Amino acid sequence: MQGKLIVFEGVEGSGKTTQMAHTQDWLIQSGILQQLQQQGWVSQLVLTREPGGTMLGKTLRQILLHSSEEAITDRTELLLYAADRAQHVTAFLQPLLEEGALILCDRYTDSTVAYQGYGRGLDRSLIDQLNQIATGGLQSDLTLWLDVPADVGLNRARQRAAQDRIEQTHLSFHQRVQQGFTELWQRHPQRIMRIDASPEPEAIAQQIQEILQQKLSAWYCTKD
Ligand code: T5A
Repeated sequence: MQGKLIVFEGVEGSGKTTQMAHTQDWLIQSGILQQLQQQGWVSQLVLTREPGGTMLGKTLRQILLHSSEEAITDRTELLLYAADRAQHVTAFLQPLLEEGALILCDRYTDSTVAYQGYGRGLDRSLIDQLNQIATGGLQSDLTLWLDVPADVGLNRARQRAAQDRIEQTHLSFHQRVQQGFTELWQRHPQRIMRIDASPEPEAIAQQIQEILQQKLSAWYCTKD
């Protein structure tokens, strides 16, 4: 049994956490998860995130988002995200996929391209190489890009709680990140699906469910 990796991507406050929870509830309450498990297609449903999907990753997340002892240089930041990912893939994602898990993951490789590549301006071929090293070539089976203007997402995130190190960065940085996601979606139309993330959460959840129904049918030969 080989599992599936579904990634949620987008700028700050685009609603990834909200929509992962909606997706989990929908898979359970609709009976789809139970059906996939009974048919032997899926072992379990797992939610995870980057950075911070492992014990080591939680420490790296704390450093990346909340460290204020000294400025983190852009290259250090890139390497810390890559270290988090290497641990996450090897110690968590890969074993779960081998046993057939359906995984919902908050951010993955495209975030590094968008934030460290487009946002920080680091060399994109270097980032591609690092992503390759960190993942061992593991790509998402589907990436749902929650597309919302950077200022709208930032306002949502800022209203909610104290800002972390990256949320405090200037709006122009987040606009470059948004441009990065846009170009990634244009370059990888098979893997990355765009979701209009401006409306109310329920309308966004509906778009996601329609896409997932089609994908799950294709992957697992189930009826819609
Ligand atoms: N990063 C990460 C990199 O730079 N490189 C990398 O390689 C990786 C993996 C992670 C940070 O690390 C960076 C990117 C990030 O800066 P994080 O805390 O995981 O830090 O940051 P986010 O992923 O941005 O998490 P957020 O919680 O800020 O955003 P979400 O999860 O997209 O949004 P969510 O669902 O928490 O919603 C935010 C607020 O908006 C409301 C929610 O209720 C909540 O209050 N909301 C809506 N409001 C109106 N309309 C809607 N449709 C709404 N949906 C949600």
